[in-house]
Amino acid sequence: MTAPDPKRLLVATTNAGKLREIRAILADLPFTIATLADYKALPEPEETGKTFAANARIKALAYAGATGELTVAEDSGLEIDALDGEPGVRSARFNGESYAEKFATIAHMLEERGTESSTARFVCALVLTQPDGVVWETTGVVEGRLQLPARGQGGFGYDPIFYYPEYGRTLADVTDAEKAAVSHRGQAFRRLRDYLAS
Ligand code: ITT
Repeated sequence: MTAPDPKRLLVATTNAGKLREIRAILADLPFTIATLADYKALPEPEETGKTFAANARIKALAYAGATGELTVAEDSGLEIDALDGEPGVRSARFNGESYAEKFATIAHMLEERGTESSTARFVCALVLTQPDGVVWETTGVVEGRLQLPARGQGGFGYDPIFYYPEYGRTLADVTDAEKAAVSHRGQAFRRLRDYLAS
């Protein structure tokens, strides 16, 4: 007797920080987790959407179409209220090669607007697709505020400047589990886990 094929889910992201967090949340799901590293030379879709959800759909549909897999993709980023929501959907490609440069750009832009801080949020739009279309989607949001200079060694991306009031620390200054418990990505992927487990 042969065992039935385990269910497979392609987590379609090129971002190692995202992948690490997503793997931890989906660890107990009875699915084999595939990643883009399991495929050779998949073209990266252009993120032309104006919203997180639009970009997540573009990525999920492109990778599901290219691989034939049940695929989840997410688009995420930081919205800073004093900067009218910047960097938003441009978070990954925002001014500056390194995050130290991106943080300096943000500090400069805030200074030009006569402030040092601002309320801010991380947003994560998650889209689950089959090759022939969207199956399910959700969005997670975590509210906080900017803290400059940067603080903490954990997490990735903008975490060192994102202060989470309930913890009294930045999301780079807490454990991975503490970040996941409250983060935009934690919320969205726990909902996905519950959806796929039901
Ligand atoms: P994929 O599109 O391949 O998933 P990406 O990094 O290009 O990878 P996005 O276009 O969604 O992904 O950009 C998300 C950016 O938003 C990410 O590169 C960080 O700069 C920022 N970001 C998102 N979630 C974050 C988090 O939990 N902590 C810190 N920064 C985050």
